[in-house]
Amino acid sequence: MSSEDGVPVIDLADIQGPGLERICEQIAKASEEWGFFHIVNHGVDLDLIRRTQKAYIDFFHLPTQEKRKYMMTADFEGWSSPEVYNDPDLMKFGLTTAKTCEFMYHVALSRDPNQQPALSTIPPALRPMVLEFAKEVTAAQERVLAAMSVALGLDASALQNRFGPADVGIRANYYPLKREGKTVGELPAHSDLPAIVFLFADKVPGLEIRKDERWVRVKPVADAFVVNVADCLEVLSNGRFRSAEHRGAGSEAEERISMVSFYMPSKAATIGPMDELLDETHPARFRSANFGQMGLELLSTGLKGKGFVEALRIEG
Ligand SMILES: O=C(O)CCC(=O)C(=O)O
Repeated sequence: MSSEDGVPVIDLADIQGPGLERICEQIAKASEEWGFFHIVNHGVDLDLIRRTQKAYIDFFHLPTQEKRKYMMTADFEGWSSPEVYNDPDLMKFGLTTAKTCEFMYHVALSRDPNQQPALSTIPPALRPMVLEFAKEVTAAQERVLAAMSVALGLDASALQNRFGPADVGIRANYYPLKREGKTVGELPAHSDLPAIVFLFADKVPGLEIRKDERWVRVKPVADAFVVNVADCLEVLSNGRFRSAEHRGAGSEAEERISMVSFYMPSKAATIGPMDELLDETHPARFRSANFGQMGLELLSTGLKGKGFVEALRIEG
């Protein structure tokens, strides 16, 4: 099944039952052709999603001086907005430019028992929802990763094991209503760095993805997450799955919020093609790199293109 714009829609209702084989095939096809797909019946509680979304909107509606209490710190966690960039007295950290939308980012869950997230950048009113949301989204991401492993002909746990104990970061982007003559921040074209990304933006359009040489405006699908293959997964799959460039914007009809969950490999993980996928007819198309070091370097240079994939690509 696909939505009107052609982006595949995959029903995960039967992912832990006899439908697994069919779901794996659909996920493989979507990851190869689009790098993007919608998932429905994903197992994340819809009421929890809406409560989390409402809590973020309430935060973004607060007066600026309140939001400044959670200003982004050097580890890239916290709130940021174009006005931070226009204020000469404020420190600026990664990913934001004067034209980027207002957003908040925090690591909300770690699979490493020795390295739990600090959580101080998450406003207390949001914390219980965000933590519960992160828990459910992470479990859903790991179900999708297992299906992707099987689709690649690997053990169900192969990708997750290779990524090591993941951190899950949540980024909420806020796009106010677009009004004539007023510029609102957007997110420029980029691909995502980590392994797999889930985006929930509900019914308001604004996400565009690059398919071949054209930009496709993604038509929202009710209650669905949009899943995308990110750079690390393209590299691990030796280019079989593709991470697609995309960009985000607001709407003239309604304010828009997108909640984006990044499943990030452990900083110690080596990101390179899986050995099981290589042979004489399938030589490695990418070099290997340490995720912590390389990821940090790329994050500091900001959002653009498919930086990680291109940095590791072996020419020829
Ligand atoms: O808001 C959107 O639709 C895009 C969000 C996104 O690409 C991101 O946060 O990395």
